Amino acid sequence: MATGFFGDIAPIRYEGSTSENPLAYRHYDATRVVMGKTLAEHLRPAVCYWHNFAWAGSDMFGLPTFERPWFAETMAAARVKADVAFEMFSLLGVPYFTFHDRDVVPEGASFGDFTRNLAEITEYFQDKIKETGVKLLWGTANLFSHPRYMSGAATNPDPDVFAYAAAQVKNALDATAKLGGANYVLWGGREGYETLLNTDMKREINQLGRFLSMVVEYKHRSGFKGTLLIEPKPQEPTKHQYDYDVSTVYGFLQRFGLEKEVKVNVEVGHAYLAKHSFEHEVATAASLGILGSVDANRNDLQSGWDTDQFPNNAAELIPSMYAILRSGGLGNGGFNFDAKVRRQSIDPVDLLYGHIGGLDICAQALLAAARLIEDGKFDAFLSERYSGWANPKAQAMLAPDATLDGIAARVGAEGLDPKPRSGRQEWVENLINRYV
Ligand code: XLS
Ligand code: NI
Ligand code: NI
Repeated sequence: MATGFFGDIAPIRYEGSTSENPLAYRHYDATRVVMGKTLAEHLRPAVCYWHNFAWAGSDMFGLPTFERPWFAETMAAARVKADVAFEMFSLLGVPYFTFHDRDVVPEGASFGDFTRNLAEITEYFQDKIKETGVKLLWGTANLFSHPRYMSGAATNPDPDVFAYAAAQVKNALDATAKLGGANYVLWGGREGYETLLNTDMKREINQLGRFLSMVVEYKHRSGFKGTLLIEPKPQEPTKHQYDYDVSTVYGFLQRFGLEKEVKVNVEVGHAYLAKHSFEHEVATAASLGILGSVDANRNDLQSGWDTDQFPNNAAELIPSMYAILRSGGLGNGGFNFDAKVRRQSIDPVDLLYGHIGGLDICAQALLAAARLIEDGKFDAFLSERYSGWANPKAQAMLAPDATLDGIAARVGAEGLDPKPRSGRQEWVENLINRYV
């Protein structure tokens, strides 16, 4: 029961790196095994609903450029949208999808309408999931598009907006649970401020902490088995967002005693906006034990915006893939393509090209990182750099009974005189590039 939206395009297959077919994978061989898992199991790739099926191609200056048969605020249109969406997931052969409540149904005239619509499409999705085998990587609530959220959701000065947001998250969590979602994401798109002149920051952050604590409590009571994830972003749409970056989120979680309950969904473009690299954010999350999932994309580094383009540079992704593999993988998480085709890419096939390229780049980077690990040269370089710490006297300095004056006495007694050693950055950069 094809919708006809993609014409006669056949399912996308892996054809190897010499293939000239633009509608084939050249690196993403889903069943290929590296380091004990298939590429599909490592990457757990997901297609998102919003950029592909909800966004119509408008920008700050221009009207929508995409014409889609499902662009209407009705439940009939929502079902057409779902038909095409699941057809695309199947054509691409991706195992997962992601959505916001507002991507999949119209709000209707009241919260009751919204609740009923979401429940209805959830049942429709259940059939689609059964039919196609495509699963839900995560669900989320859109707490940023509607004007009621212009001053924040959980951090709004109006308690009724806080209540509305809580109700929306409850429904979205229920839908995610019903669909067997592996995770639930909270992205605080408007949880921040435009100006401190109208903002009580202390109060707002406390509201956000209470809100998240209730989400955690409800998760356990309602029996949702997935992982809760916060998606950090420093700004955009607001001037400043409280979930600034991975470190900031960790501090926030610790303050509210939630660091064992919530992990992070790290987005490439958001890392750049925070003036970090993606590998910095991944490595930080891994080192704190809160690496949950990835929103794969890239920004146009000239524009300074979160342009959500598809990944297109495998070499650049290797250090992040290395960090992910070294930390034992993403577990429940995956690689969600939070990426959209440009507004001039108006044809259905463009949606496929975007994902084929993005998935191939991620596969290429992951394979390169696996070779890097299996080869052992890089790990040998790293462990050699820190090898002095294997010395018992070095270890003793890290023991709880070590003291500053004790160490000072040893420096004098042994006449320590450490000599600078090269960090070998260029050597190691050259090494990494050999694996692309
Ligand atoms: C926006 C965010 C958003 C989240 C889900 O910048 O990336 O798309 O992933 O709400
Ligand atoms: Ni995202
Ligand atoms: Ni984003």
